[in-house]
Amino acid sequence: MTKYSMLSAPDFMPVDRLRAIQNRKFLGVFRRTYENVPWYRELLAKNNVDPNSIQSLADISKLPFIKKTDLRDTYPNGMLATAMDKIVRYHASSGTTGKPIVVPYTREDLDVWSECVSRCLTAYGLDESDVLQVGYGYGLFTGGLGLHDGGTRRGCTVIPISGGNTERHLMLIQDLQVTAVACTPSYFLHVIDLADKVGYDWKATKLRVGIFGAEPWTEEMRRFIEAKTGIRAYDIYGLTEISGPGVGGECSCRTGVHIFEDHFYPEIVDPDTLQPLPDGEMGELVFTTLDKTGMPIIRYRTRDITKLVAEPCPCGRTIRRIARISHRSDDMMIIRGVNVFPGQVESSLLAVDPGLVNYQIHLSKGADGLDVIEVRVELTREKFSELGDNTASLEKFRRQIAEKLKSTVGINFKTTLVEPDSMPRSQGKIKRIFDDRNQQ
Ligand code: DLL
Repeated sequence: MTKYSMLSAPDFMPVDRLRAIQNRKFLGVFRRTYENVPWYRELLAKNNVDPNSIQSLADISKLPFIKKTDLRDTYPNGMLATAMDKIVRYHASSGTTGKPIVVPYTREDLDVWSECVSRCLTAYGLDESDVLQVGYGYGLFTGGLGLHDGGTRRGCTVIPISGGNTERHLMLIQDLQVTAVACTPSYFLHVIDLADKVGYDWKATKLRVGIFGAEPWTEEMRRFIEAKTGIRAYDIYGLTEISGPGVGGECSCRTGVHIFEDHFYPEIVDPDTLQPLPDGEMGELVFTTLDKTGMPIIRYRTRDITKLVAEPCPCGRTIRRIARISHRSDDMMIIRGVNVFPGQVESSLLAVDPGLVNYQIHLSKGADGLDVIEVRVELTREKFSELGDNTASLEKFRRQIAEKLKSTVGINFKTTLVEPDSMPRSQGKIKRIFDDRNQQ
C-alpha cells in the first residue's frame, strides 16, 4: 500500500464502519471531557444532563452547545482536559477585540491536524513531487503552520513564505518551480493584481493548484482566479477552536468540502431553535472533536451556515460534505427587513464584470433613520482606461451594477465606483463589511 492510500483510507470506509468509529470515539471524548474539565461538569449540571444518559452518539442531542463566549469566559486554560506538560503549542483565533480564544494542542492533536491537512492535499492531487508555497500567515493564526505541517507530512517541499512581500511570492513561484500555493483567496487576488501589473507570465510557471480558505469566497471568484492563472482552485475549511485548516477540504469533483468525520463529528442545527436538522437542510454547523486531547470540544457552534451533503460523491469518498459556507450568522445583514449575504454581493459584481473583485460593503443610517447599504466597487484598470474620462459611460456601468444587485438581492444598493488601486489589499483575511450604523 502506498503512503497515499494509507493516509486517505478513512475517507473511503463504509459508512456503517465510520459511524461505529464515531460512536466509540464520541463516548471516549465525552468521558474524558466530563472527567477532566470541571467547567464541563458544571455546564451539564446547569442543563440538568445526567452523564449516564449519554450511551451512544444518538444521545448527542441531549448535550448542551458550547459557544465562542464560553471559550472567552474560560480564557486561557479553563477548557484544558490534560496536564499542562502535555501541551506542546498554542494557537489563537483571529478575534480583533478583547481577549482572543486560545487553543492548546497536545502532540496527538498536532498529529491529527497534520494528517487531515495531508488528506486534503492528497485530495487535491498533491504528492511528494509537489512544491507548496504557504502564503497563509505564520503565528498564532492556524493557516501558516497548519498548511506547513500538513505539507511536510504529505512529503511536499514546503516554502514558508507567509503573507506579504508579494513580489517575492511571484519570484519564488517561478524560481523554485512552485506547483501549489496556499493563501486566502483575497490575498491571491492581490498576487494576481501585481502579476497583471508587472506582466507576469503564469504559463511560464509550474503552478497548477491553489488552496484557498479561511474566509468566504464564491464560485464566481473561483472562475476568475482560474481564468487569470490557469490553476485549479480548491476550497479548504477549518477553524481554530476545532483544530485549524483541514477540518475539511474539497476533492477533485469540487462539489463540496469533505469533512474528516472520523476526527470531527458534524451536525447542522437550526440557529434559532437549536434543534438538529437532517442532512440537506441549511443551518448552523456544529462540531464535536472526536480525538482532541488538549482542548476537546463537544457540540461547538461555529456560526457558519451551510448544509451537510450525504449523497455519494463521484470521487468515492464516503465522508460527508458541507456545501460552500454561505455566510457566518454574524455576517448576515438585515437591511429594511431583507436578509443580505456578502456572497450575493460578490456573485452579482462578478456577473457584471469578472474583474470586479475589489469591493467593500458599508452600512449606515440614512436621513430617515433607516439602514442604507452601499457597495463601493473598485474599477479594473481595463475598465478605467475604457471608460475613465467618459462620465456618461461610467454612470451607465454604475447603473448596470446597481440593477444587478437589486435584481439579485431584492433591495436598492447605493453603488459607488472608485478608481483602480484605491482600495486596501489584504495579506490575510480581508475585511469587506464596514458597519457604521451605531456610530452615527
Ligand atoms: O481560518 C482556519 C483556516 C486557515 C481555514 C486556513 C482554512 C485555511 P479561524 O481564524 O479560527 O481559522 O477562522 C475560522 O473562518 O468559522 C469560517 O467562518 C471561516 N472560514 C474558514 N475556512 C473557510 C472557507 C481559520 N473555506 C472561520 N470558506 C470559520 C468560508 C471559511 N469560510
